[in-house]
Amino acid sequence: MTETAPSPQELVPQPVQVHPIPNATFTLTPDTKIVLATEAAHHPAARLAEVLRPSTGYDLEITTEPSSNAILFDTGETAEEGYELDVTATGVTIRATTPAGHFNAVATLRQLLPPEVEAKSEQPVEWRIPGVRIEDHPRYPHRGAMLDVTRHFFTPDQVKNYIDQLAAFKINHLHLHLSDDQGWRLEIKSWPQLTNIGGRTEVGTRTGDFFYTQAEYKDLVEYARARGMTVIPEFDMPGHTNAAQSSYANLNADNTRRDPYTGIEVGFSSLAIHEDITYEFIEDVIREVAAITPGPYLHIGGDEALTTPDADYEAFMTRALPLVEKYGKTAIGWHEFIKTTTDTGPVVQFWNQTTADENVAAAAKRGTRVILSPANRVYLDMKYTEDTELGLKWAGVVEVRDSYDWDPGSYLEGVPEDRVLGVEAPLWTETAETPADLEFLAFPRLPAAAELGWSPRATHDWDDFARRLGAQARRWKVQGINYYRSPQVPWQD
Ligand code: TNX
Repeated sequence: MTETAPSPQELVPQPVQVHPIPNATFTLTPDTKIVLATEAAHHPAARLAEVLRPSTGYDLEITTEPSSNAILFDTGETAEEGYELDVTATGVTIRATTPAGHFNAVATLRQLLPPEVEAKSEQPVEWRIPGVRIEDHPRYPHRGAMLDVTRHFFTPDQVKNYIDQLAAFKINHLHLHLSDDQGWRLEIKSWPQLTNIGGRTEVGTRTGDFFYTQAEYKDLVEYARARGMTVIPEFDMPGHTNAAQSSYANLNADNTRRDPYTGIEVGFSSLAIHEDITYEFIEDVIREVAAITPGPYLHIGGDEALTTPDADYEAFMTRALPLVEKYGKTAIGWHEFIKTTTDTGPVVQFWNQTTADENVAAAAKRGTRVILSPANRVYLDMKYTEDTELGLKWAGVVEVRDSYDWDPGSYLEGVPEDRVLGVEAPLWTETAETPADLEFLAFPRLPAAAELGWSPRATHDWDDFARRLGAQARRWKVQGINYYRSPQVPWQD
């Protein structure tokens, strides 16, 4: 039990400021107390105790009484979502103004503990934390990850596992892609066939009850919230709708149900743009989903509606977008939709491979906020190299350095720093069937995207990032994460 404490210079994402305090370490013991000086830290503190329990075997007491040998959660004068973390020989102090700030401090503290802290069983380790002062806050409010549960379905427990992996890198939004040609994944009580029929298929030959009940969805939302993460549900429209159209005849212009679709083509389906029933359907979905989604956003897709003529697409969005607002939510859409509105409320998510898009630039000029998900940078489903077994390559092959080496604040022509809401890494699952597949595609590109969303531009440095990333692998090994051993990274495990 002579392990040294981890270095405070190996954090991902890189904090704004890190000042190591040489020769000072704090050692966690069974008597360490988690002290709450602010109620705002209630959930983050509970989360910390939960994270520490399996590997340390300590059931640390959470108390409001001041104590020595403590991890103290206190209020502070920090930026939104920011925190200050002080580790000295006598204790740990976290200061933040919001629960989000406290959650972010917990994510940092985990990375300051020995890698074995991530183990599921008790480890014979001295729980040393290096002396350090950290001042930190995010560059952007939106650090997102999208998971496609339509092309292949992932169970609630598998989604929870992904949520845990995301939270470690301060990702604060989980975008769930819940409907597409291959499947409808959320129970809608007023349209039960969506899941009875549309929820039975996915890409390939497997069939099953591939959907979440509303109760399961609410539980996922709560699980994410308890880790500082907001769920953004997406129902893709007016294209990517074959699953709905195979469930109900009246959602088709010819009033005939479509066959279920289990291939991986995109762009062939379209709702019936000129039928009122289409908008009754959409309104029912939006109403039911808004009622069980505490977060501010509802994503309406809008991508690749290749068989919907432009005029129809615009007519559709002109009726669909106000429905999102009617139920109190802010719409997000893939960037194609932005040409249909001058309203600056809806948020645009850019996915293309270009670095210029006149519609997005015009919207940004009006004040629209932009989420950046350039496919050739942060689409986690692209192959790393020509030889990568999993993944697609329509946007090219995307190595770790490609995911990291770009600047969200100056990437898209006409979209300045202050219009960028953040960075989101989508994981489409045409080729990913298991949690191990998700891990292989997400690690290590997800941490790269997370760092771009969090860390100040001044800290951007590929060699330094690669070194810090290489050090993280020790943690992934303890967790059994199936990561891609990119030759670009000096792995330390
Ligand atoms: C494009 S880009 C899609 C998805 C596919 C993905 C595969 C965008 C918003 N849509 O329907 O799953 O490519 O990489």
